Amino acid sequence: LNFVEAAADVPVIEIKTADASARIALIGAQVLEWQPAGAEPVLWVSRAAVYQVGKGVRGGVPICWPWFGAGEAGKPAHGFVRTRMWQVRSTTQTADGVVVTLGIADNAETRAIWDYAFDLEMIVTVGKTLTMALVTKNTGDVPFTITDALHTYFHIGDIAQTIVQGLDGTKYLDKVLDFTEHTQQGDVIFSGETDRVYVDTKATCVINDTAQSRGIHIAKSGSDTTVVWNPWIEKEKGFADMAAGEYQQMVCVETCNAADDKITIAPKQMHSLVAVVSVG
Ligand code: TA6
Repeated sequence: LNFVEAAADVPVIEIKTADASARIALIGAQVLEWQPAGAEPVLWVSRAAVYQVGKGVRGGVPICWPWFGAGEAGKPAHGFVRTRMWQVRSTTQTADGVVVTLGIADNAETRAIWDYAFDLEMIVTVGKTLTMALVTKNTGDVPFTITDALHTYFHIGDIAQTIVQGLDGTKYLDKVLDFTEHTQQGDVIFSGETDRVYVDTKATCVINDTAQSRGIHIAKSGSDTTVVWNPWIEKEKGFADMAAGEYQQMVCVETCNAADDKITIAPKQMHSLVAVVSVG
């Protein structure tokens, strides 16, 4: 387990075992890379990504919490933990791989944005599979309500030859079409900007990446929403932290509670959002 500096103030944990290698930034507890031995990298990070406290890194697994999406006026998009420093709480070796636990708790700064007492842990198991568990604890004495996401960017060979399986027949809200409701017919294919909130689904999704002849499986628990996103040509131009044409090598399949499936957590209770990624 090594610490390296991605940028002046952004330490990154590097893990390398016989089974896999991984990189996790302390900013946002953001998993940047997971590569099973002998496989191509599974996660995508932009060549133009910015590593700086206060900014999100474009790629890997940003954590959206305690809200997914825009949030209230004047509040940061996708919540406030993805741009903050987290602490490493423990690293252990288990039969499933190296387990790194990072944590963040409320303080005066977070209270000014969202006035609740919380403790949040991101538990990352780096092995032949990648398991990510985002555990929210209510450490206060009033209930609070959250939405959350493991906003995972996957590396693919060619978006035009990629399909996402597992969502056939599922209802979705289409952000590209003013959040109107639709029903998925068959597999998800990509031929333009795609930004969909699939609701009421606990299904495992498979990204079928024909260009690289592989399938990426995303199983989950504690999640009732799956978001599928690709910005395509025009939207990509609006992101200073994406290089031209990169949309062709990435797709987000996000493990979330992001629609009406808000999570209310009573005092002293907790909620776990878990994604398990494997390559077949
Ligand atoms: O999950 C999809 C989405 O909410 C899109 O609407 C898109 O804008 C994207 O996330 C990226 O958001 P960000 O705040 O990281 O630029």
